[in-house]
Amino acid sequence: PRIQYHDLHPTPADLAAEVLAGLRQKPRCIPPKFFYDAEGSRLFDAITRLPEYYPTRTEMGILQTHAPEIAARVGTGALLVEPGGATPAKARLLFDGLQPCAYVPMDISRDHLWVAAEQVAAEYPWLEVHAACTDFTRLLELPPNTPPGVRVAFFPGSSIGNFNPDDAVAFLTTVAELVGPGGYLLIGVDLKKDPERLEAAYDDADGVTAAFNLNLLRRINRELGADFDLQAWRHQVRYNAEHGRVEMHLASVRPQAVQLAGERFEFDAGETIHTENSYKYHVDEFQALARRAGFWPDAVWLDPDALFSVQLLAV
Ligand code: AVI
Repeated sequence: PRIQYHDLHPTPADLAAEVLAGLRQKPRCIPPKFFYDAEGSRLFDAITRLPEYYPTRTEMGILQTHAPEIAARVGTGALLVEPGGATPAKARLLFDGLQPCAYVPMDISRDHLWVAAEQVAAEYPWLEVHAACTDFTRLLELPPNTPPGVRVAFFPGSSIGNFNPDDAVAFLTTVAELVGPGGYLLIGVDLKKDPERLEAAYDDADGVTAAFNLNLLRRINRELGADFDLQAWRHQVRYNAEHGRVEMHLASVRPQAVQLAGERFEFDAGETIHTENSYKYHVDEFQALARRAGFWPDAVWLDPDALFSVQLLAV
């Protein structure tokens, strides 16, 4: 069989507990992982096609252009492991050059993972697919029966930017342990640039990112029976230069109270709920972070405008 499924039975995140804990804090926050219900996933997909949101198309251009060099460095016959591999559009750009011995997508979303695994297996009949349903932030381990080969982890999209730097080091440390000595990490990292360009990427003219951010409150209303008035919150984006991150917030347009799970939360006019950080790095800053996790910089590829980087790191 060309596809093997391994269900590592991830525990679903506790929306109620995490939202209540985040709203009890000041400043208030809600973790960005809760953006991705069905509607949030659809909106994120639309974001990746926006003219202002340069990361997706820029990274795909880099991967396409440099696939032969990536293959030359890593060698063919590697075991390609993709945490978050439920949307393999980017891994596809690597398969022909890399000729991996197997592809191991890992994701917490069972349905997305299974669909993606079937599509890849249909499109690449020569490729073994070992799909693992797991919360890779908590359990990053290879499923049984994966063939031997140099292990190459692939983590595109600058998803690493949604971790704060200490959590990024902790996660990358588990990746270094997974791939082991001789293994690699190929990672997409968004670069520091003009704050106006960054803010536009997270505050597009069509309001798709605003809808994505506000959908979090819609989800909380639906799943937790809260009574957020969606007209009374605004999408807010700021580049925080001190921390080198784009922040997304939801700002209360007036003083208001919200009921959630029997608790009452009062918000001042202008008070915000912090919903996401997206850290941006200089190439050397990210290399320093990766070194803390046990990696050595091997190669870096940029687009011609130096907007985005694809970095190869070795253990
Ligand atoms: C998934 N992640 C890398 C995106 C980012 O750019 O931080 C999420 C996103 N949030 C708003 N736009 C896109």
